[in-house]
Amino acid sequence: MKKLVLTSTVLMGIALAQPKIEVRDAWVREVPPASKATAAYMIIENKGNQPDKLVDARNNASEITEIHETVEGKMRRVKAIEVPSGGKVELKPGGLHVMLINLKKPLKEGETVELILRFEKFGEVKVSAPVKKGMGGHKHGY
Ligand SMILES: [Cu+2]
Repeated sequence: MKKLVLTSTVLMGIALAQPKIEVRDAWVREVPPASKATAAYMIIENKGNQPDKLVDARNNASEITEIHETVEGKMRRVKAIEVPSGGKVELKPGGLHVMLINLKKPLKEGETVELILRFEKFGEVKVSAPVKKGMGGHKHGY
């Protein structure tokens, strides 16, 4: 009987070893009407005990959604963003961001963008991101 209890405890442990993704403080940068692209920022937290990765994203405001990072002022596409177990990753201006390309219409402060983030293990997370004016204008890029 004791062996049986032990076995089920081990199995429960395996079942519970998974990422638990939470996304907060999401926002999208307001851009001038002539601009066809903008970026979304957020904090991704993993409260689980397995690492996970953001592998894909889509949204209702632009035709294309990509995961980017900015290094020395230049943006480049990345395949995934790793989120360690018990850790968090901040997507912020000048660093990692979700790029919204080919905007269907200009985005103004007060509007909301619906983002769907897909994590390799955790699956999809829906986020409503308000459009806000970025700090320090546009000179810092994305
Ligand atoms: Cu970008």
